[in-house]
Parts: sequence; structure tokens; C-alpha cells
Amino acid sequence: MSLLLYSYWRSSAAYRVRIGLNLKGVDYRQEAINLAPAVSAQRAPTFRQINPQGRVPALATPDGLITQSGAILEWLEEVYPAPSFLPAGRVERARVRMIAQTIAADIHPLNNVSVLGYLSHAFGADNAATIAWYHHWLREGFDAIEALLRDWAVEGFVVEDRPTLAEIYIVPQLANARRFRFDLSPYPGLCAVGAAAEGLPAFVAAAPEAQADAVAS
Ligand SMILES: N[C@@H](CCC(=O)N[C@@H](CS)C(=O)NCC(=O)O)C(=O)O
Repeated sequence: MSLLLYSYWRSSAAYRVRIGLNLKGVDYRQEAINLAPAVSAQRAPTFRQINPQGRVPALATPDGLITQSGAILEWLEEVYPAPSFLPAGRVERARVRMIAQTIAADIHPLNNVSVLGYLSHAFGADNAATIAWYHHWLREGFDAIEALLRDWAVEGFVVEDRPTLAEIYIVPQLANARRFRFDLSPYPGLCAVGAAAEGLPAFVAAAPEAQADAVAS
């Protein structure tokens, strides 16, 4: 099956999908869409024709173009059921989905590149204010996840002994946190999850620095 991922090395949403594709062992090609403000390839009419939302990730599949990392991951899970992104137990499935949603719905949308740009252009937020905003929403979300991990007595992977949807969302969000110099010392549980997953081949190959467009940006 021929799959083409529109991606950007620094996009944490695309990073989730790269991890997912690698965990499934699926062969895919990538086309880099440069989101750097000075380049803004996502605003180019050519990419808007492919994905009218102008965002990455987007995956070209035999079923058509699929956008939204969560929708792409669900599609992958349906087309390539093994190994599954989801644990066997209902309680465990709910747990990994809780974590994924906290990141996908409560942290990431508030800290997206276009949101940060709008804060600056429309409201005059300077760099310090923008970073304070970024850290605020990260803290809100990470506090919640850290408390859950503590309640569930997680040490390492969130459930079972392998990465699931939880690690697919946590690892890229941790990378964003480090990039924006967010203090991770209050989050030993999250860091332990990251440490359990980050060295696995599927995660190493998906990391931002490992992407071909990292050098070019
Ligand atoms: N909810 C979307 C978010 C996609 C998204 O916003 N991607 C970012 C990069 S991480 C992007 O393309 N940003 C461009 C922009 O904000 O204009 C998903 O999970 O795929």
C-alpha cells in the first residue's frame, strides 16, 4: 500500500503519526511542509489544494487524504490491527485515551504555531508573554496527567509493557516541552514514560532530529 505523509520535522502532531507508522512497521514516504514562519509552506496554494486546512500531518492513502493525527492513527489501527496501539483491557484503553485527549484537545491546540503567532500579531504579546502562555497550558495539562500516572502507580509504560497511544502522544509533547525550556522536574512520572519509550527504534526514527527536513530548516 502506498502511503505519503505530509509532515514537518518539528510538528508534534506529525511526530505522533510518524511513531504510529513506525510501530505498525508500515512503509511510507514523506513530503516536508515547512511550517517555519519565514517560509510558511502550509499557506502555499499548492498545499492548500491538498489539505485546505493547511496543517500537518496529512496522510495520502488509497482511501483518500486523511488529516488530523487522531483520525490517521485510528485509520492505521483499523488497517493494520497488529501490533495494536490500544491495550487489551477496557479500563486500560480508557486510560490511554484520557492521556491522548488531554494532550490533543487541551494542550496542543492552545500552543499551536498559528495560535502563538496570533497572540503576537493581534495582541502584541512579546516573546516572554508567549512563552508564559505556552508554559501555562503545558503545566495545566501535565499536572493533570502526572496526577493520573501517580494514581495509577505507573512506572515506565503507562499500561502493559509496551508503548500504546499514551506514549505516542506523550513523547512528542515532552519534546515540545524541552524545546520551549519548560521545567520538567515536577513531572517524574511523565519523564519515566518518556524514558521507557524514547529509545525504542520506532520512536528514535520518528524523532524530529532524525527527519530529513530537520537539516534544511
Ligand atoms: N489537531 C491536529 C493539529 C494539527 C496541527 O495543528 N499541526 C500543526 C503542527 S504541530 C500545524 O500544522 N500548524 C500550522 C498552523 O498552526 O497553522 C492534529 O492532531 O493533527
